[in-house]
Amino acid sequence: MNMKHKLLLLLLMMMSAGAFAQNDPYLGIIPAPVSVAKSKGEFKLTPETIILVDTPDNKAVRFFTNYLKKSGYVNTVLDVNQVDRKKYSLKNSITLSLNFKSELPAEGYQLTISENQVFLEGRGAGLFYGVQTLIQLLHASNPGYGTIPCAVIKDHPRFPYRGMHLDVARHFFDVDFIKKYLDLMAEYKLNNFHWHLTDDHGWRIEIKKYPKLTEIGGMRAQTKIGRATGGDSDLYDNTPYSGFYTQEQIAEVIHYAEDRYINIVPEIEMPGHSLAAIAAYPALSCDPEKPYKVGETWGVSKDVLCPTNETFTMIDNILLEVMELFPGKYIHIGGDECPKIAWKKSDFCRRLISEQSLNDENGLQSYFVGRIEKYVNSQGRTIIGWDEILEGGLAPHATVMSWRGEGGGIAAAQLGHDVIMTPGSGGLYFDHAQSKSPQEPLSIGGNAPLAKTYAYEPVPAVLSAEQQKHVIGVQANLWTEYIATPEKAEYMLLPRMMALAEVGWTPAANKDFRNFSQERLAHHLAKLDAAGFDFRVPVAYGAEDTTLAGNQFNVVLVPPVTGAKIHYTLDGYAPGETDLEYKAPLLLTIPEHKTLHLKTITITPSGKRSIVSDIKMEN
Ligand code: TNX
Repeated sequence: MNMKHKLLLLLLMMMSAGAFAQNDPYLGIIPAPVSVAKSKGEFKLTPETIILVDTPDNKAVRFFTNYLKKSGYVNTVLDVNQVDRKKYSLKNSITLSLNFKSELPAEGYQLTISENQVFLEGRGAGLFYGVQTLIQLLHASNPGYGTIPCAVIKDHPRFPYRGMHLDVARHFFDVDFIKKYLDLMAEYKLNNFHWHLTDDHGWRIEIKKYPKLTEIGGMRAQTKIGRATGGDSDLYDNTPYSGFYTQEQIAEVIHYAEDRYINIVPEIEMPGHSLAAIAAYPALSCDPEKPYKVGETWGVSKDVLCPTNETFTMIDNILLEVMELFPGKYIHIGGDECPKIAWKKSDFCRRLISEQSLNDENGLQSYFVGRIEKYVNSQGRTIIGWDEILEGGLAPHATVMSWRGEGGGIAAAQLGHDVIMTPGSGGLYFDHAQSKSPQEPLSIGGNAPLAKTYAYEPVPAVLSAEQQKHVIGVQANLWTEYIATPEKAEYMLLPRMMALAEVGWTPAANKDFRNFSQERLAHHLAKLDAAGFDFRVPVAYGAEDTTLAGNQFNVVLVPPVTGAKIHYTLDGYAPGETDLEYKAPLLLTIPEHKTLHLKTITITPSGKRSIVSDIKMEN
């Protein structure tokens, strides 16, 4: 097939992409459901549509009725147990039901849309997820009163743990932002928020017994400018940086998350990544006489917690306050990147290694985590640790987060431990850049484009069927060394979080990146654009950087955000809003031995811009 034909084929494929409601098998829903059986006709939502509920106090029901109110719908909500059924026909109604007879899988729901009525039944969180789907459908067809296509949607998640992490230690994000983050997670059916609350660069959770943790550990004197390694500069911003959550604020966030069926996994880092705590209480270190200050440049601090009884008492007390606040099963104790230098220098550690008959400092790390696990278990909770907790022997009941590739996760699953996959190599590090272009903002580096995140498969084929069951889910991490504002956090999060949602929820057989990115995503991004979110605007489909050879080209571009404009140049200059707007396929002829650059930029209705892309056409 020559290039011209290839492009024409692309044109035909993309023309069908426009009207997703008719052609998209998933009706625009992200994450794609388990099954959608479409039928003829549509349900018309009108101001007269009655909302019938059988459990008015249920969180999912409240979420839906609040949503309707907030969005200006005036529909009446009735408790089916209270109404005279003869008086209200089911015609033109939406029913939300928890009391039904059908068997549904955990967190599952079934949404039946017919011309006369919509019936949503769900089990536990399932009703909430059904509500999210219903809201997406209402919005997709027509914000406001309009129609939803008739269909039967059966749905439940692939994995029980669908996580999104946020590092608030390197940079602090306030309660309002955390709520926004939780809203996004809920809409996309993610159910675990991993809150990275402490690190070398800041302690962000109030601990009543140890106020200096936030008074001293919550503040760094200044912050490194630019990249810390491979260094741009040796410059610091000379600006104090601080922030922490009071326990009252934490409780408020937990409550907000619970209303959205999101569990919070709090992380208190130990024995490494603890410099902020050590700066506040130097007695936690192996060398209490040394001066310490909260970390100001990125990377791993060599100063770590010393495994003394005093340290364990203090950590137990801290964890007790944490467990009194957070009701969830999991307490994340970190465990990653703990340099052993300070322990090697310490007489105390040497004695402890021999007293406990440990092999070396790795054994000491296991001893450390093991003691903490015993305490956490005694309070009826389970620890999660990063995969380094495997080194020197895994604590008996720990769940492992595999971040340095999948090796740690595979080893842990083979040992019969539960595992959450979150490998940086799998496109799950959202602090990595979203393309190789130098136009991307400062990041820690790497390249984790949307397609890579989307393609991630959490269950390693090397595991036996029995071991595979230990892979309880998947998570993406947002480390914030180079993310100082909520806007940038959103830019790095979106749209990759939607791809993550599909990795965690959608059956592998239903995943299809073309359908996801070209038929469903554009509408979701338009919604975020209108709602004032920041996100990385993808390059227009058909305009990705590439070199093409030939003499004739028919270039078809599709906006990656519904309603966005594509501007272009053919003169080599970077395009902007003053340049030509793409309206119809471009028929370009390239004379022999000539090269033409087609450069594009996408600008969303709110004014957000993609990077500039460059198609080089040579003959
Ligand atoms: C490694 S992932 C870390 C973090 C950094 C991150 C940057 C993990 C357990 N530790 O402390 O922020 O890399 O990508």
